[in-house]
Amino acid sequence: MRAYYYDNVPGDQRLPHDYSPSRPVSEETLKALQVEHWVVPVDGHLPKINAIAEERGYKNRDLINVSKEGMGEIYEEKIKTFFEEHMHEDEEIRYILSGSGFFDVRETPTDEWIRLAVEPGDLIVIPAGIYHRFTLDEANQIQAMRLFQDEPKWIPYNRSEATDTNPHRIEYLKRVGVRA
Ligand code: KMT
Ligand code: NI
Repeated sequence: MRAYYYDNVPGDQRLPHDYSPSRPVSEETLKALQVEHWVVPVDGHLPKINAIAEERGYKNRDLINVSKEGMGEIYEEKIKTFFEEHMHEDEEIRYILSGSGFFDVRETPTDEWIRLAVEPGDLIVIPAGIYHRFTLDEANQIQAMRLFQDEPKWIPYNRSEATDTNPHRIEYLKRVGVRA
């Protein structure tokens, strides 16, 4: 997984949007934002994924295939929703099985976008309360395992004044050491 600051150049969300020269983001910065990341090779991944799921209490999982073929008529709408800046009240845990894409997470307190280029074998945890979004890249396909702590709650709360005062947002800012 490569992590770098998003260049904010208007245009196709599926392009890399890497500054030239690139502005890489370190593991320490991601840790400080509480974004966690492991690499688990896809070949023979299940025992390792099961162990991580057990240790962290991820009791449920399913598979999602984001592509025109995989989603049919809801595809265009989903692509739009995934890319709207939002937060959740739970962690968003994804293990990439095939294809590729970009998760963008907001750095705090700078409010800069950090782009995470994910590929097969990447397991990422996007913490509850962080603002983020997702897009496919130009290859237009990703398959991922979604893991959940309890019931799958898939409510995206789009960023607004209401989310700025959401208890899970406030809690997140406290955890990363920033006052709201
Ligand atoms: C989400 O919630 O943003 C997604 O599931 C995106 C696709 S998973 C790589
Ligand atoms: Ni999300």
